[in-house]
Amino acid sequence: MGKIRDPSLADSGRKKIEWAESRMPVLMRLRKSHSWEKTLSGVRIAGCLHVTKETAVLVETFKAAGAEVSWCGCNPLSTQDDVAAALDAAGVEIFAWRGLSPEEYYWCIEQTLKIGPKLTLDDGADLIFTVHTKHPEYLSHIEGGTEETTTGIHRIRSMAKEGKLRYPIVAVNDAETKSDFDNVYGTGQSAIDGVIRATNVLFAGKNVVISGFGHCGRGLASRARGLGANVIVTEVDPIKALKARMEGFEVMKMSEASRIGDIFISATGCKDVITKDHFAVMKDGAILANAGHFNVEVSVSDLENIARRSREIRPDNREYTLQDGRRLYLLAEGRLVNLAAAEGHPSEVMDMSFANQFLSILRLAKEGKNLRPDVYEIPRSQDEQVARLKLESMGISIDELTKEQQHYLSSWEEGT
Ligand code: 3DD
Repeated sequence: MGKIRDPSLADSGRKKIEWAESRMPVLMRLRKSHSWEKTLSGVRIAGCLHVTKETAVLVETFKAAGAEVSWCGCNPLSTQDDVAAALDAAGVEIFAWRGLSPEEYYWCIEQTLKIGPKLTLDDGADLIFTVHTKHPEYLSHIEGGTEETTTGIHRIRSMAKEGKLRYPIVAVNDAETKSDFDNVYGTGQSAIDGVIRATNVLFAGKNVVISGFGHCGRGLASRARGLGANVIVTEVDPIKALKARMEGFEVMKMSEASRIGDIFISATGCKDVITKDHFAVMKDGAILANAGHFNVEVSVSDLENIARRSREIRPDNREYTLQDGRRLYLLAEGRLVNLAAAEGHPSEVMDMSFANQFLSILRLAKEGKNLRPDVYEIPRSQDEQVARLKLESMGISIDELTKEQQHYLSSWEEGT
């Protein structure tokens, strides 16, 4: 038996899940072919990933393929309580509700692990971290795991480098059909969706400061520009900074951007990106949001230390009044604004991320026990399979290489 907030929300959650199913054709196609064969029959999966309507489609695809599944969220604020209720009503062991304390968050992970998983699925590596540090008793049965996000893969690669990783992990985030779509178009739209839901602010004519020009930052900058904002990018990586400049975005140090910015969205994967020195020179009314996995990019402790008082002025929007009367607005407690203040990425883009999750879990169910503990990339063939299925679902056909072209591309004889 799991633990959720309110079982009476199940009907609302079930409608959201059906909505997501109608916009996730690739994953639903995989469900159809694997539920017949029960490919994952008897495989126990413990998952730690935002409990959204899209995640519910993935969870129920695992179950349709015969797997036993237990689940928790990977962020204290991102669980959609009605979706959790619908999964609970459908018999999934789920431990998740919105507004978890740190203690409750790790309690949910520990309950999820009680299934005694053969495979784990993570987004940010908190479950993998918990198994390796607090519950090594599960390690002897775990044959592999997947990791959904950039930050989680950084953590796991560090573990592997130190020889601490005890089972093989597939880096789902690094699939092109995940990071070039989910991170770019998903974050680009859903983080701005979160900012708008928490503020209803007009983007047109505003100075929007995007910190980080990786996949997520690129998507954010492009979508903010599309809304009519003047986009400023801050970076520490000279190549990413140059790319931003060549894309036509202003590039400057945060010390300069903090003086002119109206809306700040951080997507670096690093910590202390926006801190007290920046708050000190910000305009009255500046809006602060984070699109990175953990709530460390906007320094909430700095904000609390320099503020005279704070109040929740709107849901997911806290107003901090500084000593000199200026007001700064922190969204979603500095946590992932797309999932805490909105619904996360749209179903269409999670369709590909979760198709990669499903196919990676299938691969680990078969081969995990033969792989050494390390981080494994998605095979190119899988990436292309997901892209082809997506194109097919969009009614798009593409050209194919002729035999002569294939020969030309793999030969050296033909020159000028
Ligand atoms: N993430 C964003 N939107 C999501 C959604 N609708 N459901 C589940 C998870 C969702 C986070 C993931 O995209 C993950 O790839 C990340 O954090 O990078």
